[in-house]
Amino acid sequence: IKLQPVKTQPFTDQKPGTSGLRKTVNTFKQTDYLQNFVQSIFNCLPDLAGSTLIVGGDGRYYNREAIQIILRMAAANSVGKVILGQGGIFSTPAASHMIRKHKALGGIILSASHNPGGMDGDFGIKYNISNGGPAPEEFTEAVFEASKKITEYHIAGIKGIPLDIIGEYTIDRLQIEIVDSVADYAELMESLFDFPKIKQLLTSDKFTMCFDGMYAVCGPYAKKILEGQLGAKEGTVIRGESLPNFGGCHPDPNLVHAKQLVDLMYDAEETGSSPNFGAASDGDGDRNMIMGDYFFVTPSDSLAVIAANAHLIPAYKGGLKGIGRSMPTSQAPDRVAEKLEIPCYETPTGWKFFGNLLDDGRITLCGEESFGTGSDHVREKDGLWAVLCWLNILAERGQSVEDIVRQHWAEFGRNYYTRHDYENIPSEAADKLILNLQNNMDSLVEREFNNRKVITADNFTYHDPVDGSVSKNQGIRILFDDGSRIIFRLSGTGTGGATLRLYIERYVKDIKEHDLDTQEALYDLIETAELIANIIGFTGRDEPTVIT
Ligand code: VG1
Ligand code: CO
Repeated sequence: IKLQPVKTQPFTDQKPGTSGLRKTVNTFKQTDYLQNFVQSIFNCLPDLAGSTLIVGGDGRYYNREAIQIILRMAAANSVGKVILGQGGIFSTPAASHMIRKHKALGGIILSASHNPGGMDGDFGIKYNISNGGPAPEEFTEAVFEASKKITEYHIAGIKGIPLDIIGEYTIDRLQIEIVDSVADYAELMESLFDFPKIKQLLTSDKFTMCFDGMYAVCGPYAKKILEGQLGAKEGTVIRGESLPNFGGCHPDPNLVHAKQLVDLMYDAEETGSSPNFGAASDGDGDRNMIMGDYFFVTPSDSLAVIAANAHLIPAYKGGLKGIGRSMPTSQAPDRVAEKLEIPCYETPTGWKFFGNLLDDGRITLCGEESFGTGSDHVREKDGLWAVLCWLNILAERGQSVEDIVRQHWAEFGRNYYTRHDYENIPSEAADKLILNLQNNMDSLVEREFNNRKVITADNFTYHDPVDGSVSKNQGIRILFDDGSRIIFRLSGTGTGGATLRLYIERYVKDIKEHDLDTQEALYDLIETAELIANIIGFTGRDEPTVIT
């Protein structure tokens, strides 16, 4: 059937951020909004005709509607085949795996990740390339340009297809295969870890764990793998159903939003009955939080510990090629890399910057302070993978989470670390604050604050060592002579106003000082950050919205 293209007007705001295009559900529901963006992606893919695409999302509100639209547009744009997760569901790492496994041209992932869902929440869409990873900046820029010029899109005039029944369908010449959302991913996990050993741990009566699915996409994955394959007790996974509004909660696994889990883990001292191990994942299953009994592991430390113990995990027993960490992530992984005599790369925030390093075989593990950890098994961060890393290490070492981390600090020193988020501040105020920092940064060098001397103050620029691309303005860094760092950057994932992120780190070698409260240990640096940036003055806020 010859289809007439639909005439449309461009939107001006379809600029992808740190991880795809994220907007409120209401923005996405405007007539042609999603269609324009999808067509703009398709317009940037010269090899689209006859290709295979992976499609799936985190199940949030509008996921199903969006998928029906994408399928009809794929048909009208001559896509050859779409592999879709059952019910329209793929966690982000599972989608990445499917792209790689099926050698697809790429994938479309529907998710706003850790942002709240539901009718009044956020929605998002991003394109991943054939390596399974988020499209690089060059591509997302091209999509944005295309979205500003779009005049028409193509869509097939057919009814929706049932998303819940595994099987094969055709729309015009488009083949659609609906597959189990979890099976291939579970198989991949089994190939990386020592499942029998982890099973022994999880079925022993000396070990209990709790996984908080946060009513998001990861629940079914965790249930199948932890409770199903690895024999963890039923009920190990809490809040394990995927709900379109995430139960009205904020699906961000941190000490604030994973409150139920945190309470359970911190209850230990009173009841003596909290689990030995706690973990949570986010809306789309790519983030992870790791806790021990009355003990929180910072994501930066988690990456460092996993790196130092990777030889205990079958997939990495041959050693690591290198480690990647985003610039604001603490330097704890750097010390492990140094000991292992492997390189450590510092990239801008966002997983898309790890892709080249992974593809080129320069790194095996990578991570971000924002509860993201991953490896070369896929090209996204992977929440459940990180949990399995910890379980494998715990099973091998037979120690508690806390003992393992404390031993790590004893050997490498401790990087006290915190992030303060100031959410939803007026964009104008945020821009002024950053501009002010930018203008004053040169004058900070050589100055002393609380007995620390500034040795570098700059706006981070990344030179990709693989393709030579340059990414500028990735965050203001103030580096001190004792290794401490203060970093400021604006979030690229929010949908209302601006979010200022302040990252603070201090390195302490002396084991006698490894027991401080984090906020207290960083108190004078927090004070210095205020002095340098005048956050109160610019934003009118005298405390952060969220501290992690
Ligand atoms: C945040 C995190 C960043 C992460 C990104 C996507 O970005 O800081 O480290 O890669 O979210 O994570 P920003 O620009 O808001 O700081 V996810 O799990 O929301 O895809
Ligand atoms: Co996420």
